[in-house]
Amino acid sequence: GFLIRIRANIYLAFQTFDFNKNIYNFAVVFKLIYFNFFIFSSLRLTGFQLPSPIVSTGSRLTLWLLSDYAVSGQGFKAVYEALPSYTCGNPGQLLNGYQQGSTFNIGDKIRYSCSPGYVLEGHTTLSCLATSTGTAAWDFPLPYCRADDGCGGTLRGQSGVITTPNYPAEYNNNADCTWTVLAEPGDTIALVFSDFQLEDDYDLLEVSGTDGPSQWFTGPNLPSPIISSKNWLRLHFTSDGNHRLRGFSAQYQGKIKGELIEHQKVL
Ligand SMILES: [Ca+2]
Repeated sequence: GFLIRIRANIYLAFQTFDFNKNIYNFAVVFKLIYFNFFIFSSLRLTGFQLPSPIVSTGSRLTLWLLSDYAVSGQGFKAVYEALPSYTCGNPGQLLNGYQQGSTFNIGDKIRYSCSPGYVLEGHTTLSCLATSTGTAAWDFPLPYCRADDGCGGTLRGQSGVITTPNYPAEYNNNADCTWTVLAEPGDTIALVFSDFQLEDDYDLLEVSGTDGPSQWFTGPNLPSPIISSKNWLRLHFTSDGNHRLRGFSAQYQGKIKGELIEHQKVL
């Protein structure tokens, strides 16, 4: 792992990322995990792909690189610099998508779109805003492009069930699914798990949209019920290249003024 500390926000950009050789001679999947202002984030990478730049929202940035296998290669090279208080830094390129806009200072907007066959999830436009602490930050996280026939999606409605692909049979290797659950403004969303079986530490579920940092779940333990802090919840499931398990099943329900809506049965 690495810890970077400067008296400013930190902009970290990868210049090389070469780990594509291993004794089994197939592409190895890595997890790059970083801890930034009390929030853990994770990128799943093959040995060939250049990770997106990382912009810290504080003066500390910690990185870990994890892999299932022993690998060799040139390794990685990243450069970091202090970010002036008037700039947000490049929020990053999309895999299978495009970035429009090339200045990243307060007041600037960046637009994203996806290649044919991919759907953009998240906000199309990011705006660089001044923060109350005298620095600059993007108003939304980087969107992403998911394959049209991929798993996940945007869910609306009072209730529904979210499961991993193929559930209750085993999920796929190299899965990358995001579900965004949306409720009316002012409402919140409750998420209750009925089953949870992921490969410990290598297959992960991240839930964001609650108070505080996003929550990470892995392994065999059933997560406690989750309540959103606003009118959305996002679930991001990733699996690595081997060892598949049953996955999870969870029911979401819209919550109005603190009371759960009764599930309506159709007669
Ligand atoms: Ca796995």
